[in-house]
Order: sequence, then C-alpha cells, then structure tokens
Amino acid sequence: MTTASKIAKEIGNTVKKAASRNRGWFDPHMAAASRAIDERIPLVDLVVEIRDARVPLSSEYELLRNFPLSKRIVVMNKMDLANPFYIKGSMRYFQQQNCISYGVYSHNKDNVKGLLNFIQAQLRELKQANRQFSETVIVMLVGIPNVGKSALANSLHQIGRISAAEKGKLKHAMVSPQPGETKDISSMKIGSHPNIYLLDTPGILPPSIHDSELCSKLALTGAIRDSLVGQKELVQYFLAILNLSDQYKKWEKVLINRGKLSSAESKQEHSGCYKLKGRQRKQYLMDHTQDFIVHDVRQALFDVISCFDGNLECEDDMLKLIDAEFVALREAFRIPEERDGEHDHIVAVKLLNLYRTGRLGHYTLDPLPINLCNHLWDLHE
Ligand SMILES: Nc1nc2c(ncn2[C@@H]2O[C@H](COP(=O)(O)OP(=O)(O)O)[C@@H](O)[C@H]2O)c(=O)[nH]1
Ligand SMILES: [Mg+2]
Repeated sequence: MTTASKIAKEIGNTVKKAASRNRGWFDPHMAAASRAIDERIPLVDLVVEIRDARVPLSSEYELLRNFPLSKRIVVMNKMDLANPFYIKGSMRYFQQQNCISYGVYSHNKDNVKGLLNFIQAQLRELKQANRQFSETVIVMLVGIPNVGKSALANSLHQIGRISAAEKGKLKHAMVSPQPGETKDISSMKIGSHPNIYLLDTPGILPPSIHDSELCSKLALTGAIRDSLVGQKELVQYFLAILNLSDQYKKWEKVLINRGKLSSAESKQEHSGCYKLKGRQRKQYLMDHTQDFIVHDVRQALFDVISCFDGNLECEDDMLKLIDAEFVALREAFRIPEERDGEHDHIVAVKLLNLYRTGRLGHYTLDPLPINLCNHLWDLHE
C-alpha cells in the first residue's frame, strides 16, 4: 500500500465518522431523488451513466449494477482533468467488461457534439433491435454528485438539433462546484426527428460507503462536500499523490525557462494592470494574477520536493514533507503574516482550487488492473 493510500484510508475513516454523526451525504433529498430515478429508469430508452474520468471506477453509480448493459452507456466526463494515459486504459477496461463507454470534456463544443452523435448512434441501434421504439425518445443522465451531469445536459441542449423557435427558449440547469445542488429531475430537448428528451437528475451516492479510501477519492474529486472532511486533510491527500507522482519533474523545464519571477518583476506585472479599465482590469487581474501565482506554487512545490531526502514510502517522512510544503506555499499564495493561525486553512482552500481546475497536473486516482497497465505500457513504448 502506498503512503498516499494510507493517508487516504485515515482521512476516509474521519469522513465516515463525520458522516455517521451528521446524517452524511444521504439526506432526505437524495433519498427521495434516488426513489424517483429508480421509478423512471425502466421507462427510459437509454441510460447514460456519467462518471468522473479522474476516478472512473470509484465514481460508479452502484444502483445501476443490475441494469441491462444493452440499455446503458458510461460517459467519463472531466477528461481534461484526468491522466490521458489512464483514460485510454479505462476505455479498454470498460470494453473488456462489454460496457460501451465514451470520454468527454463538457466545456468543449466539439467534444459534446461527438457525444451527441454517439448517443444518437446508440439510439438508432436500439431502435433497430426493438421495433416498439416510439417516435419520442427519452435519455436519462445519472451519476454520483458533481461529475458534471448538469453541465453536460446544458451543453447537449445547446448543441442539439432543435428548431430555431425552440432555441429561443433554451433551459439552463444549475451547475455548481458544490455537490448536491441539483434537487429535481428536469427535462431538456436535445434532438428532433425523432424528438430526443434528456433527463438531468440529482447526484446519488450509496447511503454508506465501507471503503475508506473510496470515501477520500470521492471527497477529493468533489462528490462528497468538503465540510465533511476538511480542506486541510484533502490537501494532505492530494500532496501525497503529487509527491509520489513525477508530475513536479515535468514543471522543471518550464520553471527554468521562465526563471523565478523576482519580486520587482512581479510588482511590475501587477502595476501593468492599473493602466486598464473596469472589466478589462478585472479580467486581467483574474487571469494574470492566477498565472504567476500558479507559477510560484509550482516553484515552491518543486523546490521543497527536490530538496527532500526522506523516504516517501514512510508515512512519517511523507507527512514531514507535506508540512514543509504547507509552509512554503504561504509565500507562494502571498498570505499576509498577520493571518496567523489561519495559514494552513487558506493554503488548503487555494491549493484545492488549483488542483480541481487542473492547474497542478492531471491525475487519475483509480489504479488500472495490472494486466491492462502492462498492455498499455507495451503500446506506449
Ligand atoms: N474541468 C471540468 N469541469 C467540469 C466539467 N464538467 C463539469 N465541470 C464542473 O464540475 C462542477 C460540477 O458540475 P455539475 O454539472 O453541477 O455536476 P452535477 O452535480 O453532476 O450536475 C462544476 O463546477 C462544473 O463547472 C468538465 O468536463 N471539466
Ligand atoms: Mg446537477
């Protein structure tokens, strides 16, 4: 077991304890939504299970396990955040399980167009196999919270071939970085001839999760709300993953090329924005401030990891390295000295945000079966 897994197990145990005290994630909304989805599933023509590409196995919607494979497909969303090598592996894994799968990034128009064509092709196949197929087709999106169901529903609705009059009345499902924001099942049209309606549904998790590491993976990727875990603990888990990966080595070239920004240069970049006005300035501040903060964060992590001479397989050593990273990140995030006592929390919130928006690399948290890994390495070489 890696040190990252050990840390994940400990954090997962804390999540489970917190969940048992506070009614956890399976609140009355989720329980009611789960029943409503169960009732509708037999009536729909195709079920599209959305998973998070960073956790393609752990983000399974368990309640679908006994549902016929012929009437469902698995779509791995958030491909932009996952390790590309593992995406191929996951697709192959699903193929071996006779499960049809597709990978997508819901903010990319071409990607979503591809998914829409794929869904339509699946529906045509189902129609050929089943002569009773009606002219109005219902597709239901299901999945655990925060995998991007509503974001995908909106994109498919916008891109879907529907009449100009209908385009004028586009609906919009609420998309949020917090899990559990979609409370009801809603319907959107995504195609005409035949009419295709898409049902967006609330995210569902099982009432209890026994595997502690699984709990941590779901919390880090945002399916379980941060308040049940604590951002600092989540960041400790993320840093353990980063420290064991070779991601930071990939930053070396860029960091050397760009050189560490001196504080004078950094001030100059900041002052440049004062020449801009209103919205322009706000945009500049958002993009460029983030740019050099991301650079400094990578630099700080790179420096601390490169100087570390402990054993990353030893949990105590790993925790010492993580503590040193927290200290180095205070400066990178420009956290004022006077906010003593809050430093770790502020660092954690900011670092979690960078990880979840893909600015600290692409990680897949589920390992692939070993035979599949060997096969992919052979292809890779
Ligand atoms: N990076 C990335 N973020 C995504 C993608 N799809 C959705 N998101 C973000 O993930 C969060 C959850 O999305 P949402 O659609 O509300 O998830 P739902 O709970 O499954 O409906 C939001 O912050 C979205 O902007 C994607 O493909 N890539
Ligand atoms: Mg939603």
